[in-house]
Amino acid sequence: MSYAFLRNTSHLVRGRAAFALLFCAAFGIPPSFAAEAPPARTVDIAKFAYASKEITIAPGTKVVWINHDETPHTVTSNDKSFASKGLDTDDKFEHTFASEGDFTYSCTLHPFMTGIVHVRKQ
Ligand SMILES: [Cu+2]
Repeated sequence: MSYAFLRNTSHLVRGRAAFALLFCAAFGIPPSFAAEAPPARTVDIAKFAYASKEITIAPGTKVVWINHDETPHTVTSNDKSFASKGLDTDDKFEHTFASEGDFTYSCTLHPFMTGIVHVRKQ
């Protein structure tokens, strides 16, 4: 009688844990980081332009720029809140936008290259 009760209880607990793990796996969420930051966004730098030139993200989003050109470029914000070094081919620069706002940036080597990041609660 008491053995049967214990078996039933442990079965219930295992079932719940398994469900939680399945739920996280189904959505690609690591179980302990279910309330983590939004996924990173990538901006490609190619043919002397940022693509996309304009993006809208939620606060806390990390943006990763990747230079695909043979020519060095930078990612330099107009308000100097972020600035990369000269990025060679395949170099990356990342910045996490903590607060809302509109952040314009350009390449210091080619000032006609411009982009903007809109940070908005969604
Ligand atoms: Cu450039």
